[in-house]
Amino acid sequence: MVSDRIEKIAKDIKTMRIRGAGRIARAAASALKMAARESQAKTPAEFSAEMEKVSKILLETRPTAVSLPNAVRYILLGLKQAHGADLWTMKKVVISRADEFIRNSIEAVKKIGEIGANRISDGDVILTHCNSQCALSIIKTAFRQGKRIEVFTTESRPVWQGRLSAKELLKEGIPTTLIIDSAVRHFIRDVDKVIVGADSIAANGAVVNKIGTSSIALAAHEARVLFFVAAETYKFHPETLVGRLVEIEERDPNELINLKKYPGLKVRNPAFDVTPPEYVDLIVTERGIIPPYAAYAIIQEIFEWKPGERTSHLGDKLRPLI
Ligand code: RUB
Repeated sequence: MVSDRIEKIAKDIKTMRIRGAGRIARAAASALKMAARESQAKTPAEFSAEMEKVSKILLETRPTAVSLPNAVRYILLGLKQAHGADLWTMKKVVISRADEFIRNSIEAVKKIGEIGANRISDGDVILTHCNSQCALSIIKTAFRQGKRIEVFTTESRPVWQGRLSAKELLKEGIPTTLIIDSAVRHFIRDVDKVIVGADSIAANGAVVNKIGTSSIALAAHEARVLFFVAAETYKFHPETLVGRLVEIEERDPNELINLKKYPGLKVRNPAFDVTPPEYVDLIVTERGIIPPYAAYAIIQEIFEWKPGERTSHLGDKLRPLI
């Protein structure tokens, strides 16, 4: 039995009440923890089956941010390693791995802020897109260090995550200007650095993030404006090592327009796009700054993967995150 509370977390992820790759991952970890706590399983096998079931529900919510499957993988690996243990121990393993993931994840966002802030100069004008805790962590840290910075934030249509960023930045006291997504090229020459987050990073360094990110990267490239990505290492996508493409979520057309008023109209609403590594100057992770081409090395290290190995067992050797 999956409880209403867990179904609610899954629904909240799907409907974007809980959104952003890091938050989604932490919500999935807390759902598994909750499931372990509430479990009525009588045997370890029953308990494992319950955890698999909850994981499946969580994995079916949104397909693009790899942070979610990586969080689930991290927790289930503990369960696999505890194979043969008694029921009580297995529950404890899930709870403590979930806590560990959440703790590490929060710590990673903070560290990214500290590392990334070193690359921000006094007087910088920064442009950000969507609402990324990692990107904002860098901006806020730099501001708290006393650097006088200004921020442009896009609206991030169709669901206006840019307004969330604007609110957060204003709360911090950072001078902020909201622009429509299509005004980025118009303003890009006033910008020193672009900083965005990521939902997934592929082995070749391509960055999957909120729709519109790749157009911003193109405009930045054309204007020779630096383009930074801020992402925890659990946003690196292991299956892309062997050529799997990251699935781009297409959301309900009614997010754009009331379809009832436009019978026959076709609408496409992809939530994310792919920025090729050539347009990314650097990626700030909690382990340090890397060029996009080092994504391969990061994934290989975290998952202890060797060329030629099957990737279906990647989760069997997941290293601690920080
Ligand atoms: C959110 C989005 C964010 C990344 C990174 O998309 O694209 O830039 O998830 O965020 P959505 P964070 O609103 O559709 O979930 O750095 O907070 O993990």
